[in-house]
Amino acid sequence: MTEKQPVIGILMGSDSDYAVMSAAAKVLKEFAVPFEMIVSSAHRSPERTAQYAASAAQRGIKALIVGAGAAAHLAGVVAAETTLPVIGVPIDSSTLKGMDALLATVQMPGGIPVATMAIGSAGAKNAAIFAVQMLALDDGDLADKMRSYRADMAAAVAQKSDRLQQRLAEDGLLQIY
Ligand code: RP5
Repeated sequence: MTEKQPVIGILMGSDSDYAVMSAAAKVLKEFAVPFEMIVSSAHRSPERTAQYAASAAQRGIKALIVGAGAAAHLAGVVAAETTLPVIGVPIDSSTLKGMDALLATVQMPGGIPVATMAIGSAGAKNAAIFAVQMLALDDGDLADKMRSYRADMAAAVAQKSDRLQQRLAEDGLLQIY
């Protein structure tokens, strides 16, 4: 079996970020989008980070998903080294519960954007969905998959509402107004 060339790169500042960033990997797996995932730190391994980011485009990577916590400069540093789109995920790993990482990731100077998602695993999940949406712009199969993903989500909400009606009936709380 030949491995497919990764088109999305996921970086995180520490292996302790994996529990959050695995949400992005799960989405990419679901959409069958090949990705690679590495640990690299803006502060602890600046050369490794710069080298990875600067070489990503020529290796076939189309977008980068970057998660870090605390003084989260990783996404910004990556964005400075590449013209690929960078999607930032602030991680709630510090005593400030991700507000520090959110501000550090989102407050980029004009000219070097980082598309910043929500704090934590919802942000990691959305980062991957956003990346798939970008890839789907010129990939009809991926666009179809994204439409079914949305349809499945809507159906799941309707099912939850049906279950809620059942529960209301069981609890004697069903009212017709
Ligand atoms: C950040 O500091 C990392 O992204 C991580 O969220 C946090 C803690 O890192 P470790 O001390 O667990 O390596 O740079």
